[in-house]
Amino acid sequence: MEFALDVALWGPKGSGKTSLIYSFGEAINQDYANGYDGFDFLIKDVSGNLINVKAPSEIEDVREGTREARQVNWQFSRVRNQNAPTHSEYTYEQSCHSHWISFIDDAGRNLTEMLENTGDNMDLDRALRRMLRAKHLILLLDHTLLTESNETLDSSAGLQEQLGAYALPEGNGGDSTSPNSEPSVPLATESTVRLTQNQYKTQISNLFGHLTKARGENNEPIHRKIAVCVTKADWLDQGRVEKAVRSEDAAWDIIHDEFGKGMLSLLRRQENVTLKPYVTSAKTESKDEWRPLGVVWPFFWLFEEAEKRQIADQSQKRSIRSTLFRKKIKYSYRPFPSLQWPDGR
Ligand SMILES: Nc1nc2c(ncn2[C@@H]2O[C@H](COP(=O)(O)OP(=O)(O)OP(=O)(O)O)[C@@H](O)[C@H]2O)c(=O)[nH]1
Ligand SMILES: [Mg+2]
Repeated sequence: MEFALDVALWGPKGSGKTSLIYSFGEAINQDYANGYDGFDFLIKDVSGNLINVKAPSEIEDVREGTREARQVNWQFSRVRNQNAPTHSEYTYEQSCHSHWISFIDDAGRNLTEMLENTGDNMDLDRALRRMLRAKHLILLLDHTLLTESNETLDSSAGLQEQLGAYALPEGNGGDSTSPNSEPSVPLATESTVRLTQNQYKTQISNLFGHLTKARGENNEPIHRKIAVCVTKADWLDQGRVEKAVRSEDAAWDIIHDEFGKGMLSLLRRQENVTLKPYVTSAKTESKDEWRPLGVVWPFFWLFEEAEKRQIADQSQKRSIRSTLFRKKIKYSYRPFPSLQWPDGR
């Protein structure tokens, strides 16, 4: 089955992709269970079953790491519910959409190598190429995967480039520390790899290189919306995190402080891209339960952008040139919930 992909989630192995989506599901269940503004929010798996958000330890994908991480995983929909006012048919017609969300990881190898060596794995090949065409992306920056152990190597110009995004030799990571000298963070699976700031940056740089090369259906450049999420924020200072959930500048500051100046300038110099930084946490280490912080905002932003784009494309296709009609579409579209002080979920 070929899915039109709306949102691709990219992050190195173990960066928290599966947790982010489950925690998003949990936040939706907790905060929007009774509908919102005349809509129900539904998240289904590929078989069309509603996601049952269990505790993290009960989810095999989180416990063991996702084995088939490179395929379409979830579908999110906004559907009209019985609380929608009967007179606003048109509004709900404009605002009910579904989005396929896919997770792609890069288990320490660089994307170039993955694209060249998909071998017989047609699904992977298709999934990767579909991701490169996706107009909406979530990039995961996981500071707990960072290691400083290669710092001396990092400063030797050239060598790092030759190494590309190759992972450090796999190990138990036990002697690595996070940048804040936090206690070392347990690794998700044996194949999870740690990266230096420079290696992480090189992976993102590779990704952007491929994204820039990928073209749309008619060979046009693709303008992308990318949510850059600093994940596992429960390991960061909570005061800073709360600020960063609400302030773009504070979120950029965290990216700068955790991932370095190089990462920040790499992200900010991308052309043909609208980037928004987010700080998210799916759970905490201590309890076996989801503790969503900031997780809904990157998704809502991208869904809304995808829907507006779809509406604009449709009206163009139907050559609806009347300004009046366009205005009608614009003003009848219902936005997603927006961040409300003081609860930053
Ligand atoms: N403390 C904390 N741990 C997290 C968070 N998100 C994920 N984890 C843990 O990080 C590990 C990896 O999370 P996953 O969600 O499996 O990451 P993934 O990117 O889907 O991993 P793969 O599918 O193996 O590529 C697991 O042990 C999670 O419990 C978070 O927000 N806070
Ligand atoms: Mg996973």
